[in-house]
Amino acid sequence: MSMVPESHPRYKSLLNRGKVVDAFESGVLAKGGLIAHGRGETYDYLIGETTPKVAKEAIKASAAMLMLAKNPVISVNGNSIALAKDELIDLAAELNGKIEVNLFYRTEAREQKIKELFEKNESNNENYKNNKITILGIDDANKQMPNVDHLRGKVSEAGIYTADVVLVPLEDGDRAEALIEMGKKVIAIDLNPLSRTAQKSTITIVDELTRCIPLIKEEIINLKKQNLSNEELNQITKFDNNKALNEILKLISDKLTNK
Ligand code: PTJ
Repeated sequence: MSMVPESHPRYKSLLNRGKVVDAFESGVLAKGGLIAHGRGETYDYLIGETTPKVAKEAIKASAAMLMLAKNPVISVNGNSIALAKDELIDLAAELNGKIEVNLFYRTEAREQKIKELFEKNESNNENYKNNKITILGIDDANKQMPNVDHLRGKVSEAGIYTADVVLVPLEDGDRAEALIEMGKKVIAIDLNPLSRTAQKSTITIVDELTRCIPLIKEEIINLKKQNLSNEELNQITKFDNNKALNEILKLISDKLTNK
């Protein structure tokens, strides 16, 4: 994909496509992940390949929610690692450093590949060197989430099992719903405003993963600088997810009808 010149109008999109293809070839990404990425590309096209205003509001509310959390956990799968591993590490470092690998198509081979990828980071990422990052879910997934029959229900006790806020990029609806039923707040990143995940989550950021992860980090840094009280942060978390999703649907519909 390095063959694509930066001046190409679809450079970023082609770069991301290259990342998922590479990750598939190296065994990190599931075959189904390629299909999921294509679906994401379609929705991204429909929202204009830019972060919508309502997504920026969702990002701000999410940043405050993550800051207030006692045990926030970032749940990652093949696609999110392929597209934004380093950005997710940087975001985790602004929180408690917890990243949990949780795969829908769970195989030991994929888990080991992913473990190796994170281990490679240990030598060259400052956040690793400073012991800010903990990777959970590979060797310690010994708790079972209620109402999730497939392997995705196996989670780490220090991570998702006891988390109060879980950030879930590219999630499947079943688990998002089960996390909510466990009493957790779920922040989803999903380009499809109609997905069950988008509809069930506490806050849904309808934006492309690689665009919005750095924005969440920036927002957290920005809010930290303001030294806000917990009450003030709590006010910022107030977000009407249904209304926001309807706004996204209107944005897409206006685009399709040339309004
Ligand atoms: O790595 P695994 O084994 O955990 O498998 C992960 C996949 C993604 C295959 C699995 O979770 C899955 O099948 O997901 P779904 O049900 O296809 O949902 C993925 C959602 O993510 C869809 O609604 C897509 O629109 C959305 N999506 C895809 N790419 C992006 C995205 N959202 C944000 N940014 C993207 N880059």
